[in-house]
Amino acid sequence: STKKRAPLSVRMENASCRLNELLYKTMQQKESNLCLAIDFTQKEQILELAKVAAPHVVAIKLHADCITDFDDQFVKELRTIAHNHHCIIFEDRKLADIGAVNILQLKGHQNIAKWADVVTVHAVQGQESIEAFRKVINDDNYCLSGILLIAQLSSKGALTQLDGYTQAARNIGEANRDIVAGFICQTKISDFDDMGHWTPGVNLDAKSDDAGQQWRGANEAIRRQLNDIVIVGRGVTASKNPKEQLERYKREAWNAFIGGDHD
Ligand code: 5IU
Repeated sequence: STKKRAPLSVRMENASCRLNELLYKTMQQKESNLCLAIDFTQKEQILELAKVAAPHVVAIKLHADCITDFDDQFVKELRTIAHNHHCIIFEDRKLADIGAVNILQLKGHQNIAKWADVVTVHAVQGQESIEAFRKVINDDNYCLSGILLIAQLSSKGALTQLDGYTQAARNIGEANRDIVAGFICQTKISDFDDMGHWTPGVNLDAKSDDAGQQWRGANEAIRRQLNDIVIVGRGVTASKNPKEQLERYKREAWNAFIGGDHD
């Protein structure tokens, strides 16, 4: 039921999507369920923090289209960090077009499919448009090994809270578990053990920004709302001592995870 979470060992074995085998193994090895969102505009800034963060997190989330000096060298260095620290590279592109265009965007000027392990995709365009990702994910020439469907947004008044939307997104994900690694959501929505629940909107010191974002603590997000992965951005990136905050968020999120789930 959505009231419980299966042990990581079981989830690893039941993983339908390639990304999840890696994810659950990495969570166990690193004792971490933290994903850092690095929303910086310059590659050197990003790489510097990524190096500090990589040992503590299971994934680093980017918005490549916010980077003003994005280039091949950045991608190369990012992949080296990912390789050395068993870290998932997550591009939060939020693709939302028809299937054919989604694929063009994945292979477009930033060539996301070549360097990102996972990318976010909206559910609004419907099941067949999402099934278009299967070809790229199953093609060894690309790095991409799964997608995360956006079932709920963290922002105030998000239309994903309209009746039936989240359930419809969940149904598309559950029907395509070989390519859909899980969901971006605010509370656990799927009973399939292998589906990952990744949740943004976590901050231990603030409740909201001035642009609609809503934050809650790691305990609420993980122990009560039963998500798996905490996505944190400014709680770490805007602090004076990011390393100290990384350790704090990692500890809080992991304690909430194991506290509600005796493996
Ligand atoms: N993000 C959200 N909410 C969502 C989705 C994505 O905050 O519903 I979908 C992204 C935006 C940002 C990160 O990159 O997650 C959260 O950063 P902060 O912790 O700084 O709010």
